[in-house]
Amino acid sequence: MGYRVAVVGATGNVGREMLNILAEREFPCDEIAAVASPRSTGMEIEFGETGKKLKVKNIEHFDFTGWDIALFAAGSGPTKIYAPKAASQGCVVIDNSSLYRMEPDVPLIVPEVNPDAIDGYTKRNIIANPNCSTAQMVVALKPLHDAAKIKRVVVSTYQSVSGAGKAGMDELFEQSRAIFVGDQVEPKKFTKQIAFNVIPHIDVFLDDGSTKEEWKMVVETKKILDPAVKVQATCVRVPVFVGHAESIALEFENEISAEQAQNILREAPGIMLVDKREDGGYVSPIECVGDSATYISRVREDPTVENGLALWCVSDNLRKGAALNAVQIAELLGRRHLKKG
Ligand code: 11C
Repeated sequence: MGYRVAVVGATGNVGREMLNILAEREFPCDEIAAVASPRSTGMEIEFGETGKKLKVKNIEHFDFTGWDIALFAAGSGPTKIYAPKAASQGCVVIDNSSLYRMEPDVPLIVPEVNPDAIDGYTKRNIIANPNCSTAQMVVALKPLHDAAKIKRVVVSTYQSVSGAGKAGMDELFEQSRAIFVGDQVEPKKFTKQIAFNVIPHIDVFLDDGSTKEEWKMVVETKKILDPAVKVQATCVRVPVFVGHAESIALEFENEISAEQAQNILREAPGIMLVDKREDGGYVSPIECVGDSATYISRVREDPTVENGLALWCVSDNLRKGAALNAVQIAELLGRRHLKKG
């Protein structure tokens, strides 16, 4: 006996990836519903490579009663309306938007890092999925924090345009094409030209000069990993379609060598260490597309601080950063709370 699972926002980048991953990991579904806004109603989408096609249902008329789990990838607007409705109809919501992440009575979960926090889901029937740049970073930090206690993190991100949805991907494609054929380039989704450029600005600006994306990395890391860890983030959009990269500098309470860190990371869940210290002996975003792991390379000591390490971290932002983490939460929920069969 399996679950009745609804994917809400099923036609977007993350929603489609959720369906792919549910199929790929053979999540025990008795029934699966693809749900989206009225403009996608009736459209047919693939359920991964199962050969099964799903007819998209209209969120405005969808009744969540009797459905076990709803994976939401619908953005904050529709989520605000339909996630509480689903939760009150007895369906557990796993939400990819930023709406509920910092609510004290909503668990924010990365299964490799804080699985026990999921037990708190019963208060609201909602579990939050973190921002993509946070998710891959905390997977990398957790085993090192357990070994030597991280005091401070300084991270610079190199985030792909798929983080900004299909419109972001279309803009990179269109601008690249326009530049090649000599057409005029007009930024729409991004604030400046993204093709052949980088933009140090993701999400809105806050009063202290940081951006909301940077703030999310700070507060979400504290909630998931440890409130005592200090985080300084600079988030940058780069002209890459899929895959976020991060340059991470760490300061530890206790001594830890690069070799010890490599040995720890080699054994850590969700991580693939590729660190050959030679030409090409590291992972770049394009190589992690469609993959589930968070890749770590370039682990080295940072002699400018006491007990310092630096490393490079890459992952598919649509998978570990969003859809995969949501499905892993569903699996964890199934193992711990919603047992079937
Ligand atoms: C980006 N990280 O790359 C963002 C996308 O809070 O879930 C995901 C935003 C979020 O633009």
